[in-house]
Amino acid sequence: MGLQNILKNAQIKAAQSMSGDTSINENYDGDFATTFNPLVENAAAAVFTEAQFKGQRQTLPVGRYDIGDLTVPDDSISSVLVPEGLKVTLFEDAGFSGASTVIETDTEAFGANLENKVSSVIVEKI
Ligand SMILES: [Ca+2]
Repeated sequence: MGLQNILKNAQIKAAQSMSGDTSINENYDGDFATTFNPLVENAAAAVFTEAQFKGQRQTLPVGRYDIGDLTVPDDSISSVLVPEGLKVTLFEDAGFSGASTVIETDTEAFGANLENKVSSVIVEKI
């Protein structure tokens, strides 16, 4: 390999690292929370029955999810993943009523006022 080719390869590698090319992670089969990709998940939030994005999971694309639309048990949600560009409103009661909290970033644990109380959820674009 000549010097020209070596330089060309180095430039390609540098361009790839600067562009944040993550294609090498495509087949990564790791923990869901660390591989959650909002583009792959089609801009959906996800709720979990345990803290730190564990337990039973439900993926929630933009929409309104009353108590009957949630597949996770009532009063069980304990953490939520919120991709950039979305916000999630969690309601303590069914019918989008009762105390509510707006969450715009990944939240691995709730305070006592919210944990295991959520009964309806709205996912919206910001
Ligand atoms: Ca509730």
